[in-house]
Amino acid sequence: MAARYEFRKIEEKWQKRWEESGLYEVTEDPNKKKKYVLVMFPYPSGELHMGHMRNYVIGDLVARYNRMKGFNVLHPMGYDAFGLPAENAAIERGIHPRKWTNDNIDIIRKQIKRQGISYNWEREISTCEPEYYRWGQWLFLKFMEKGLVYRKKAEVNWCPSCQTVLANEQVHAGRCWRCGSIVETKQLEQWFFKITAYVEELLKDLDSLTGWPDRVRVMQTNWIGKSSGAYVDFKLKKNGEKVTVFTTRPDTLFGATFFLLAPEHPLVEKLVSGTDYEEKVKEFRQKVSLQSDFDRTSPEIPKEGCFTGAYTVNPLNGEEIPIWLADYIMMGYGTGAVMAVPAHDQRDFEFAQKYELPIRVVVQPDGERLSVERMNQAFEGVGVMANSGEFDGMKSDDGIKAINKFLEDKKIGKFAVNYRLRDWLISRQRYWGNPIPIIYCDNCGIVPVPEEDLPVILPEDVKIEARGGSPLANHEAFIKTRCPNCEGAARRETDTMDTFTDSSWYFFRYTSPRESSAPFRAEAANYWMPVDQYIGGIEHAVMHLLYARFFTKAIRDLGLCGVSEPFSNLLTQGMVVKDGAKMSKSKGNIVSCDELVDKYGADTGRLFILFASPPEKDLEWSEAGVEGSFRFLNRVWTLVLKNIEQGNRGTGTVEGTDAERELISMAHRTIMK
Ligand code: ANZ
Ligand code: ZN
Repeated sequence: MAARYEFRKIEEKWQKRWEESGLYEVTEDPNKKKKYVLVMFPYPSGELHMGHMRNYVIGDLVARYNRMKGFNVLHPMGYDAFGLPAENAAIERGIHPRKWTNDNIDIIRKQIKRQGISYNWEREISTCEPEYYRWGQWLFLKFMEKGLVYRKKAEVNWCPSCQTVLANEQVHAGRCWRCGSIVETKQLEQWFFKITAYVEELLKDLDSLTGWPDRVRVMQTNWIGKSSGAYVDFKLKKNGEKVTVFTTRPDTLFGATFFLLAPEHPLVEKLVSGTDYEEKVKEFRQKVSLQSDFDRTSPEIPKEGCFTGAYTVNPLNGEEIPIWLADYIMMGYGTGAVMAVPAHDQRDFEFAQKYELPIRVVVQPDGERLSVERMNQAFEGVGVMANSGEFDGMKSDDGIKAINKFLEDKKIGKFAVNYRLRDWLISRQRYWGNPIPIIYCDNCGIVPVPEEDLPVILPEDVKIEARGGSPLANHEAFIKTRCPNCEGAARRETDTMDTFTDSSWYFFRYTSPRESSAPFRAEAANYWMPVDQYIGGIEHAVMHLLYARFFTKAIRDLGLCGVSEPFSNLLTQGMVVKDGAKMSKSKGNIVSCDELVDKYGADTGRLFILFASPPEKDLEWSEAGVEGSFRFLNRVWTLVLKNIEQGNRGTGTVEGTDAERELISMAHRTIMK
């Protein structure tokens, strides 16, 4: 044994040995229990930072622990290699996205190997390779056969800076999740994945995911946004025409003192055309059309409205109430029409105060009497019904049921469930992604690329320019094709798929990454899946984790694998912070993994990362802490060196002096702990 702790020599020696002997390679073994340990694969957009290293070190700990306990452990690594940063780098630096991506992958791979992570390198995958994306296209076509894919003209989120549409999940507080630009809306024909087909299952199965942080389950529940309520038919005063609202509080129907329409509601035109209100309404609609959805619905931003001059009739008490337009009513939710109950809905309360509309209390809190004069906010809770005719005195929960029944008996309403979740828009007007395998033919319409013609290869000879739009749309040789149906001249779809489609099934691919006749081998997937421990950042709580759950259910229904949920246990690791701020390039407080490994060795880094903070909590980077870990390893080294003679006498025996026996016993108790 060397006198000094020569970490470089030690680490190089063992890393080489692991690699040469294929120590961590695994195959399915029905006689052995498995553990599938997975970290979220990196996006190869540059060098790895400490956040990555922390992720991998935690994963490695779980993998090694389970190996030592005798499990057959799958612990793979790969790259989420499509996406916009590669394209932007190409624009900025004139490098082809493939070269930029693969160069980065080479750097990352070396970095990770030096960290001593026990990966199944033989299973490495990269999503930008045709062997991988071919099966993403295949899944698209299979989903289409199942009715889980459709094309529709829709109002979509448009990021003016990324020059592409975004899924709802990719709009955060009204801004693009990638670049932070304010998102605009556009009418476009786009491809959608029908995630809503699984909405109930996605919600219900969250209960079974007891190995997930509550926080993530709550975030998904809120994103899915189920609400039970009723559709209620109101009638226009002028001609009796029906206008339906969606309400979660049918028990407050008697408190509806005005009626609200989304400015985009198709009825508005009819209500105001030719009236004195036409001009003002037009102006108001114009103004709202320039606001972002986020601002329109934000509780912080004052609500605005505009009277239409028209009235509607409350079906329960026959009262005529004015119809207003309000910016906070959205056309994409419920019916785009709302009965406003200012006493019991805060937004309606603020609106009523601003425009001096009447307020009527119809639910009294238990043991209290609200009076409108003294209210300074809406009472949104449950209580006892009042001012509600025959329903007076009922508890509001019972009132909901009673009124629903009344509405159904009279055929003027029905019980209903609404969700906030929308179908997943997957078309992207960008180059560096998986081509959507569709052909447009003037005779036959939309024709899927036949399975035997897959993959649709993403052409490499493109000119990538800053002016936006996909270069594929200008690539004649790519666009021009024959219709698989009638053999007439036809055009290829030039949009690519959202890169979140690539990461929605990569964990299946790892189970048989070189399979060439299917996305993965069923026996392998059935053996390894589900992932026993998944580890990654909280930023994926909704997007990636929801999409992956949807894919898993769709894959199950295609008969490809038996599991319904992809990740049994989820750990959302904390951030790495330095001087109180998240470590990031933009803050300039990055500690590079390579520097750390060069100076102290991977083991010091690993030890520090694991000891300095529990995995879910943020980790405050400290040079002193790193040095402390380094000193500790040095001390272990010298301690062993000094006592190596005694050690060699064999500590497994119960012979020896009492003191020696006590020492052995103490050592074992310590190990146990
Ligand atoms: C009357 C009422 C009374 C309401 C009351 C609430 C409280 P969630 O829970 O998110 O489903 N609403 C319905 N459609 C809307 C739309 N397109 N844009 C904006 N608001 C809309 O919310 C449902 C409630 O939000 C509905 O119940 C409706 O207001 C409003 F004391 O109806 B409620
Ligand atoms: Zn055709």
